[in-house]
Amino acid sequence: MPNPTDTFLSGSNIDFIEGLYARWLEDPASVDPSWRELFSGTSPGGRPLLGSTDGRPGQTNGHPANNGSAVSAKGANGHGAPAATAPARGQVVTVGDMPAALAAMQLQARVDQTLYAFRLRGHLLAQLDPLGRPRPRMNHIADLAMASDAAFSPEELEQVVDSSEVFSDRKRVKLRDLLSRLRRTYCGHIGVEYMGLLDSGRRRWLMPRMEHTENRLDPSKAEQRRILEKLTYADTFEAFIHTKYQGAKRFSVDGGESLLPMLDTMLELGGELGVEEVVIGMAHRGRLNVLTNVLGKSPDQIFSEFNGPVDPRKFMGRGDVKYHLGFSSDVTTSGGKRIHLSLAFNPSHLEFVHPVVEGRARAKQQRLEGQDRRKVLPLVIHGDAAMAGQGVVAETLNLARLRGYDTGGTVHVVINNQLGYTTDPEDGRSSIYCTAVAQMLDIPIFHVNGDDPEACVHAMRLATEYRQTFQSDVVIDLVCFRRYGHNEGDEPSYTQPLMYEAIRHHPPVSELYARTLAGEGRLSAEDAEAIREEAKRHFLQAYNLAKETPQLREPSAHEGLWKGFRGGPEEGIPEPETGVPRATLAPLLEHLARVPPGFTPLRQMGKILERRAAMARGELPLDWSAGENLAYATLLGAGTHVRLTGQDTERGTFGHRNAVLHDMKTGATFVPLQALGAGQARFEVYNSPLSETGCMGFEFGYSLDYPDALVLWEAQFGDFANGAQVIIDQFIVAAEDKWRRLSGLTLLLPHGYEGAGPEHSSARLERFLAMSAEDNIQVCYPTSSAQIFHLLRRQAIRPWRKPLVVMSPKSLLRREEASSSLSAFTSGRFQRLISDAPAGGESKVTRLLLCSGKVAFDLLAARGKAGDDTVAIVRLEQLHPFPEAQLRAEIARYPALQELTWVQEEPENMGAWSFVLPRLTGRVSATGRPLPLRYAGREASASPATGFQKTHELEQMLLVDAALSRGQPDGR
Ligand SMILES: Cc1ncc(C[n+]2csc(CCOP(=O)(O)OP(=O)(O)O)c2C)c(N)n1
Ligand SMILES: [Mg+2]
Repeated sequence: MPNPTDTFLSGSNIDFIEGLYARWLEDPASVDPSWRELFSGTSPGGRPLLGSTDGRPGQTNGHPANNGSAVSAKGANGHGAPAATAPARGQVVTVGDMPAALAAMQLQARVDQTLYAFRLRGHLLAQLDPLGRPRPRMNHIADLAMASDAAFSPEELEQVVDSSEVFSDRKRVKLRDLLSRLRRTYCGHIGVEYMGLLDSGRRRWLMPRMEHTENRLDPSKAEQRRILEKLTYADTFEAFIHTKYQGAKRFSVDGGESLLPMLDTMLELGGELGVEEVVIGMAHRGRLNVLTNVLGKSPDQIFSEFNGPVDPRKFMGRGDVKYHLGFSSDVTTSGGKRIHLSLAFNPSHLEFVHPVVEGRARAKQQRLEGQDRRKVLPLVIHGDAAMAGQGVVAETLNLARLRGYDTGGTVHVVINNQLGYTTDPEDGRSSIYCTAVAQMLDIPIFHVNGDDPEACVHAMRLATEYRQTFQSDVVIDLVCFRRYGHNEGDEPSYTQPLMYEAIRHHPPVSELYARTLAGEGRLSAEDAEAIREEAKRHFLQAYNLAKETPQLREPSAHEGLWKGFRGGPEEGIPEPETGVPRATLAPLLEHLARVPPGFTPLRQMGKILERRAAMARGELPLDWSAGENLAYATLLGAGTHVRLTGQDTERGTFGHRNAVLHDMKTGATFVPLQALGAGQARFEVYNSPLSETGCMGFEFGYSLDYPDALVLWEAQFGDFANGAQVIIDQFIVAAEDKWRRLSGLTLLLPHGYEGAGPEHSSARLERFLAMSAEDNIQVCYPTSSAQIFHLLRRQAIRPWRKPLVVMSPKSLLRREEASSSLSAFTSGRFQRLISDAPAGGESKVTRLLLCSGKVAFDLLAARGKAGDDTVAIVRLEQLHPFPEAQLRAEIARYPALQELTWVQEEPENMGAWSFVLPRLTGRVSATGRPLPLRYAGREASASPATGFQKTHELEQMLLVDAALSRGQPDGR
């Protein structure tokens, strides 16, 4: 017998019910009718007396008790009075002689408690490991016995109790049968975490689907055959490469082959439930297998990739390993539904593709009429070690329910082979499950034994239906093993000798399953063998084809949505005017200065809007905010979708943007850029969560599937972008070189030395420049409102799709010199270089100060103050692609030129200096004289900037002085 003090049936509940019971014995009319029903053992509505319908004990059909409860055997009782009749008034009730109804109630309460324990904690006892080893991290868990027969006496096990809807067809069942069904449902090959779901509707949705089936599939022979085929093709493919390309890295799925029938199920059922597209993200493990056996990439192409290029020169410095390549295809389900599949290209960096996949799915969904998210399903396949270890997973999961990021639920599958390279789960995570992080989303998590393919398929059916029904994420943890080393050249027994001893003797799933099917008379051994022979033939044919005619194809590019867009070198790309006629511009700006009738903005906001109206009338030059907002407004008006996200981006960290206005009286919001009028394209602006990697990855993904949109991600301060360094390094700068994937993502990174300290000064321009090559990205440092206007418009209007990195300003947002007159917007284009010749003309210029960004204004002021006519100042507004032709023309402009000086605010080891040095060295003047090159800027430093405002000012003064002073060869 269990110790009653271990249970929730203790303490005050017992006292309370005992008291009620005693009163009922005294006078049945003195207690609430519901209690009368209970104590007399009747239930007119035919409802269960105890036990709840959603599986939580204690929430019992409106009974007044806050917890369904039982009495311990110390109550008072009459002389064995029959349960249905109240004892005679004044009868003495004695201890240990409870009426049968009360005893039954007590048993039922314990049953309910046990039922609850199974539902809540049964997964801890589930048989998940194909290798049958003890679970990791379970030592501290007590009272597991609650979910077992041991909680009851042999006599109790024979009693008939309420089934609490565990059975679809029986209300009352023998306790023994109830417990065995619960054990099979919750402690078999599927363990499920779902009782934590806060919505009882969702618990109740899942409960019968699991309990009425004992959490098992009830497959037809045809379905079983299909499962076996998927398993057999999976391991035959791996075995084929294993023998033909010995020792080659393939990161085989062996040990986790059940993934294949699971994915097949997701598509088959998903198709029925309205899924039209699936965007897939996955790492190395099993990727080649999924490519050929799910996406239908022809195996000869994969084998050709193993063979490598016929001419290695063709891929110098580019391309990627075969297990990182993406692919897309259309598949047709057996029910005749066509589903478009895209497997995202991804880098080695585990899990970073997760936000990219979400962004891609969101973009596809946004294109749909009505934005029905059910039609596009993101599927992310994780590794157990990576899921638990990589923070990007948490950042991405946190996006799931945000209005700017929701993708209607992601299906997650973890290939949990219980190892990360050579690291055991005990060293890889603090949680029992590798999926623990996903619990934050309040979603069901299924853990399933990979050796039971039918259980795997069943879990996937539940997961797919759940996603389609509730538009929620859902996780399946596929517990399996890894047959070989981390890759096939690696010997796993160095570090996991016992595990691999067990694996050596463990047959493949296909074999186990074929044996089961044969044993049950569902499919003969000969039929199973025939499937294998067919699979072998299929791969051998492809192998021969790859040998005879190599199929090494470049990833296809610029198809579908991407038709008409271009990557590659900038040369030859048209550069249209980006000016907009005044007749269009002025009314737009006026519009951006207005609020709807009855809308009360903050008083200060009213002033800002008045200034904007004055700009529209041509009375004031346009500030940065006007320039930026006008870029969006004009693009939206011309049909370009604009999406802008980042931390506090709606207002703008420095308060300049005010894209979302707030009514002081009602709290209502108004977005002027969404109210431009009929026919405008969609403008989305969202404050993002406090994440860089997750959010930037998402926007990169969005840009992949929305080439015709202007997609911008803004950093709070430029430094914080390094929180997303992997997204920058692995995706943004290299996607085209590795995968021929283009993106027009724009990063707005506030940058500039203003004394704000080491962390709020630098967007690490040097890093972007170090990664600039082959016209892969555009790195710009615009210094006026007209420049940002033309730059953003150029980004959307040109067919050239390249990421744009903008060193965007902080103080310049309000600095007068950064404003531009309306006429600067009505014609022209982005200037890659801005030249300021001195008042005295070009002929006197002997020195050219080259710089980028806001330091130009400091130099201009100092030159003006000194009245120096010998210095010309040139701002590079674009650093990459480097404006070579313009610079050449600039140097040629000054016949008396004697030297060049590079001026920057950043320390010498940072900023653009290292990038421009080789590009400025060896220049000659118009007359052929070699031009010495000087550096004027902060000294090399480990940290980007000083923490003291006064020191900053001193440094700034010294560097400007050094730049303008003559005759100090190194400028210091
Ligand atoms: C961010 C990152 N760090 C380290 C690695 C090196 N690495 C590649 S695979 C791997 C183990 C991954 O384990 P798991 O996620 O369980 O996947 P499995 O290989 O077991 O399928 C490691 C550490 C990597 N690829 N990415
Ligand atoms: Mg693993």
